[in-house]
Amino acid sequence: MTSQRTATMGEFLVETQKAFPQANGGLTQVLSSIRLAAKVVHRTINKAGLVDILGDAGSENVQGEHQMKMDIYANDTFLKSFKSMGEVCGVGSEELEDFIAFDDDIHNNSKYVVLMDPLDGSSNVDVNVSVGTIFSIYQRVSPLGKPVQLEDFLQPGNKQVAAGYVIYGSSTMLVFTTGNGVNGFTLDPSIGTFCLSHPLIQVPENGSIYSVNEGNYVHFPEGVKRYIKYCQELDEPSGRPYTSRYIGSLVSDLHRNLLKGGIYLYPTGTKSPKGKLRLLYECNPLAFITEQAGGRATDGYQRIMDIKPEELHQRVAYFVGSTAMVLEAESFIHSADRS
Ligand code: AHM
Ligand code: MG
Repeated sequence: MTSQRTATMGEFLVETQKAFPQANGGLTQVLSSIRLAAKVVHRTINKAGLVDILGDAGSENVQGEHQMKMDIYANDTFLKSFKSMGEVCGVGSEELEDFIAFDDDIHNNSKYVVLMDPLDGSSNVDVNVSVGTIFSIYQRVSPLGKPVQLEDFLQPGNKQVAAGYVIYGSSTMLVFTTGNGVNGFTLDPSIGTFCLSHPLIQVPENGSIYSVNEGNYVHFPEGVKRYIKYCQELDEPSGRPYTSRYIGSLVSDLHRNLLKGGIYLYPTGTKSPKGKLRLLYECNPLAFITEQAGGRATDGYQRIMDIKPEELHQRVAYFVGSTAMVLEAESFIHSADRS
């Protein structure tokens, strides 16, 4: 009797590449670099309390946020992994003020750029709560043979060729899309291999979970306040009140809502007039994942992936998740604007 074994991510990538005979394997290599770095970060996070890697690094990133030692460690690990392969010509990261160009003959002839948040929600590591890595991959638009340029990074999300996240949770998972659906791989730590555990993830059209930092309620725009009150109202036929779930770790909150159905929102507010989350390496990649899973991602007014970026660390309001719930939130915002 033969039992079918779950495909590893390596096998999955090889099979996927076969479907595109014109592909030269470059994107597969980039995803392989991410897979390798994710395993290294996973290993370190798992023993973070035992090695001197918890806590504040005593520095700030360009956005004035405290850097944790794990932020810097994850950033360095992913950069090294990209640099050691020749397929990525440059990287933009939450932890770096400017993008990095791998300026040598090999990398200047590579066609991919990566934008990433190496360790999102990193303040959670110290208290043993899930964190994540978010990545977004584009083909460069500047000519090959020269160092990568800012314009290569400031592309709208609809030009992404692949995107995904790693969640370091009760198990570690790598979830990604290349524009043909979303697949999730769980790390089997005993063999150090990501195995296909969640093929073709679909976000439920509707859900009953809303995820927002309600401590910021007083700062929110009127439409968002009304939507939150609506989520809390009793209306049994429509399943309300909804359940409130907020980890404060975007990848974890989004991952849960993707699997169970729900909405995650981080609106503008008097505290963060442009929103908190960054368009290029937080919102766009997770919007690509969500849309590929059948969901919706907007800033309340327009599709996230159609926004033309103006700067590397641009912030934006974010409403993402089950299509029906995001549309509902938008309708509250629009009707408050009219009144
Ligand atoms: P970070 O990139 O500095 O970790 O910030 C992003 C995080 C998200 O993971 C999370 O959803 C959000 O910030 C939480 O913000 P808040 O504490 O304001 O609710
Ligand atoms: Mg982040």
